[in-house]
Amino acid sequence: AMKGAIFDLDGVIVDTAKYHYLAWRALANRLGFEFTEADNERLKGVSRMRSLQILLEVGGMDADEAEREQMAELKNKEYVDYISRLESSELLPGAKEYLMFLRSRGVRIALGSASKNAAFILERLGITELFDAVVDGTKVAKAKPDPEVFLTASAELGLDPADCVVFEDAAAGVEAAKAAGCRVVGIGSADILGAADQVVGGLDALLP
Ligand code: B16
Ligand code: MG
Repeated sequence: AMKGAIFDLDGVIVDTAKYHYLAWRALANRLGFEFTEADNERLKGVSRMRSLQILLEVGGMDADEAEREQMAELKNKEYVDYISRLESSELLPGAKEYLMFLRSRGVRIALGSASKNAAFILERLGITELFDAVVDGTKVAKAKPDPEVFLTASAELGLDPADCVVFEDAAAGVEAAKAAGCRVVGIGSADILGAADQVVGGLDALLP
């Protein structure tokens, strides 16, 4: 039975991908090239610095370490401007209800996100109290598909990974969860998330 549930943030609980996109596109435009929504798909679930690397590849650009740090900081400033205005109405359908349902069943709940802005986003959405543990980009060194984030989340819940179910929208996240030894529910399309144990369109599909 499921004793713990570990949730990815972007794409599972809230659609912050659109704000990541606006901020990355603004950076690309400033650097003099286009960055499309299709390009942005490649950034889902991917760490900030790896995202920048992909963006620079798209633009056929090179930058040294110091320049990349500066670019990432610029992008993040703009992204934080957007998420400062985030409202609880932007929670994905069924997200809050499913978290509350699991809690009522005694399931322990963790966040397992790559984002360094995760705690701030949970605050903005008013759902911080629904989590027993928050493991995010400020706590882990190795990005998904490395299992570190989910191993740490299970440990913080005091549970064996085999007793935890991970909810993920990105292929790299599904891979990371499997590698950690967790069961995985993919949120999105089975075309991309075929490695998951089960795939649903959204958390609303899991409500009783
Ligand atoms: P930040 P997740 C990921 O969130 C996003 O999907 C990805 O696009 C982003 O680059 C990454 O967080 C890092 O975010 O720049 O805020 O640290 O899906 O792992 O919740
Ligand atoms: Mg995600």
